[in-house]
Amino acid sequence: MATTATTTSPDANKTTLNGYVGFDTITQQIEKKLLKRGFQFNVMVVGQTGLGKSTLVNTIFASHLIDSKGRLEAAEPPRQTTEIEQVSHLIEEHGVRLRLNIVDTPGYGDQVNNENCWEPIVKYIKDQHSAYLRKELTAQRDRYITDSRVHCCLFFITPSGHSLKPIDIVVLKKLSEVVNVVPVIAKSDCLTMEERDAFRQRIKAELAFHDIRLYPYESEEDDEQEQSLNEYIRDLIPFAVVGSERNVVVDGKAVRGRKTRWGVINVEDENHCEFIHLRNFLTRTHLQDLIETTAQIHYEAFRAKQLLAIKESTQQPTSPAATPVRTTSNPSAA
Ligand SMILES: Nc1nc2c(ncn2[C@@H]2O[C@H](COP(=O)(O)OP(=O)(O)OP(=O)(O)O)[C@@H](O)[C@H]2O)c(=O)[nH]1
Ligand SMILES: [Mg+2]
Repeated sequence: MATTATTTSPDANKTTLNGYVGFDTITQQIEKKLLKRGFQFNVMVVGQTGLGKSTLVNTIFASHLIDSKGRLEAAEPPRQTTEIEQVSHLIEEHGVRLRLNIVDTPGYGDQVNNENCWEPIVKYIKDQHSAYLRKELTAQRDRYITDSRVHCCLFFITPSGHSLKPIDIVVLKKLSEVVNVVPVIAKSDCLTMEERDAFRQRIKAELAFHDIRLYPYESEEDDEQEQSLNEYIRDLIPFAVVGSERNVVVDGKAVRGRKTRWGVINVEDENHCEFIHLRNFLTRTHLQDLIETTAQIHYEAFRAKQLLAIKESTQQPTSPAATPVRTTSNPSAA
């Protein structure tokens, strides 16, 4: 059997068809298969306690997915998310099924000594990578490996209006090395519009100073349209958001909002906050890319490191002097 194109010649001859063949239906075929299987999206929320993490997730996905621990009655005991909790929900929109895993983490930085408070969170993310790798490496692999890798980590910043806390910088740095981090200014209704903009600029400067690289990353594969969309998103990050699980009536219409004595904050109004931009980004424009980037960048780096470590540990040292060298275990950090 002779092949017409070899791997060394990238340009195949472009041939005109004499009739309809039908392979253009491949996209529908793929779609059918994918729809049958459904999609999986795992999102994690991280930030100090009481910043509205649980509330925002419920607002984004327009349903009650995780319990907010806030009190509506003064007599209620204060509750708090105290350990990493994972909830799974199946949501459906126009025949598209999305299995949504939400990983709610306890507010960090509440202790007297906050050193290494990020460790359980980073460990959780790495554990998911490791579970996936183990499933990949078994002799009889499942046809579809259940994906529990965290695709997106929403990081909540206290709306102080000043700057990031030193602990936030440490946590952001650690997280951004293992997961797609999307920072948000929580409860931004506490800040005026000018304060939000100034705060955002300061945060950006700090992130740049500490060399914290955030999602969406620059990629040579992106076309012009994707590049300009990402540019626009980078400009908006960190999104100044407001969350609410309650509906309030504005001009006879029920909207998600927060009713205060001086008016209503309509969460979905872009003049009030950037919630809608965050939701569009997470669900309408970057959902698939967040999943892909997790596999191609974060998981890949983890996988390469692990496999290399396994290889090194199984290799017999050629000379006794070579044994203690451990520094070569991470050459593929890029
Ligand atoms: N002003 C304002 N309050 C909010 C906002 N989002 C949530 N809240 C309120 O803040 C309180 C805490 O919200 P939660 O969603 O439980 O906060 P959390 O970050 O999940 O808290 P932990 O689980 O303890 O870490 C609740 O009373 C919410 O109604 C917001 O955008 N603005
Ligand atoms: Mg919570």
